[in-house]
Amino acid sequence: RGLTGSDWPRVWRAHPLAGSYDVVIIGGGVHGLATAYYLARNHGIRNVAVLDKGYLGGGGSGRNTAILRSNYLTPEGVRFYDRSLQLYRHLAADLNFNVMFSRRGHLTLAHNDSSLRTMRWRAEVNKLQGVDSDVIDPDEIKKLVPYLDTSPDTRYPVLGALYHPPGGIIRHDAVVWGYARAADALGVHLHQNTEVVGIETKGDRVLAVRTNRGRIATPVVVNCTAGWSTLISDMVGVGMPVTTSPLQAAVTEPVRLFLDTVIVSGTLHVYVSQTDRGELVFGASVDPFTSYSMRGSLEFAEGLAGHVLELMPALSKMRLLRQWAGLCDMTPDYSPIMGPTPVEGFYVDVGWGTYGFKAGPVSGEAMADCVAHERPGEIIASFGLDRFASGRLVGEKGAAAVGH
Ligand code: PYC
Repeated sequence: RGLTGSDWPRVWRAHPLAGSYDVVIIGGGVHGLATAYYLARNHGIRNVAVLDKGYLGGGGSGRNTAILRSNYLTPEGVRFYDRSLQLYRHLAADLNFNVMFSRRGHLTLAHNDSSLRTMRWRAEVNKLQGVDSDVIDPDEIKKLVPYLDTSPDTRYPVLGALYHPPGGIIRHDAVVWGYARAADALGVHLHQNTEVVGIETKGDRVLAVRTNRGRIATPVVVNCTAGWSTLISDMVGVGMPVTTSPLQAAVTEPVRLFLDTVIVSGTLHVYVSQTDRGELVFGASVDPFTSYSMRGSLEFAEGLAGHVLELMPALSKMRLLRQWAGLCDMTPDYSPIMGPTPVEGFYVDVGWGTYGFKAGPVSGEAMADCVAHERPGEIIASFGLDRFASGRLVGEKGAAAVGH
């Protein structure tokens, strides 16, 4: 007998909103759910609520292009994202949930000398951190991606690429569902359709969270939102150096598998990968304006198609199926803001720009550790809010995504 809709077991439970929790996490995406999971699993802190104003995974976690990599530019960034990649590689076994991790190899194309120089720089930093990355030439690229136009007579000829074999893709919704199910099983309460409308403080410390469903007393609040991170932090008077811009993406109809690497071109502002179902997933750089809009635009689709066809002219007959946008909280140094704030009990895991999804597991692990020990661990020590006052920025612009 096949399962009917009503037979499917629920992946997580619904609970009444309790009057108090030890920790309240705002934002039910990968970051918030992973933080809850590691708080419960690694530190035994289980009286935890995750609040989301919509549905779990409906923000950046459901809108990204699911690319995983650790080939960053700064040693701090490389170490951090590499820990995330390690956690992702073992996530299916860890959560007992098929998250469809797929190691593909990741190519960042260089179309001019200055990009090639940055690729060499990144490769050397990566190698020093034990991360597999190297610069390869157009012949080697062609062997990996036969459909890519590597001829010298294109508008922006491909001069080389940073090749990062451990990079890949994963099923982003499955990551959300896997963390949610595992956190629920450990006793965490997941509250959807629960919007935070205010945070109460007494003196300099957190007292309670007010929601559209009632008040929750709590000594600890973790802001794990993307897009709305400044609105939540403003509730306790903690200003964030963050601007929010949409990033658009799109998928095609499914076709037979022909692309088994992830391709990124900063010059052409585009990245392409193919899912296990055969759809091509395309993304771009952030829109050149700040906005909370999550709608796709025709200008984006036209520009994207032009750039994709410069890379792979053979795709000209493929049809786009869907397009959408997510919100990117950009910081001045293209690195996140993580850890405690001047308000006692108010922690942030924000500023995730265009790189939040790939950092989900390590962020959850590090934020759980930070809350449990009331201080940031070594892996996030460089990402504190105070760096914007001291000037110790972590300049990741050269490797953060495309076209910044
Ligand atoms: O940083 O790899 C990246 C990325 C892909 C899509 C957006 N950012």
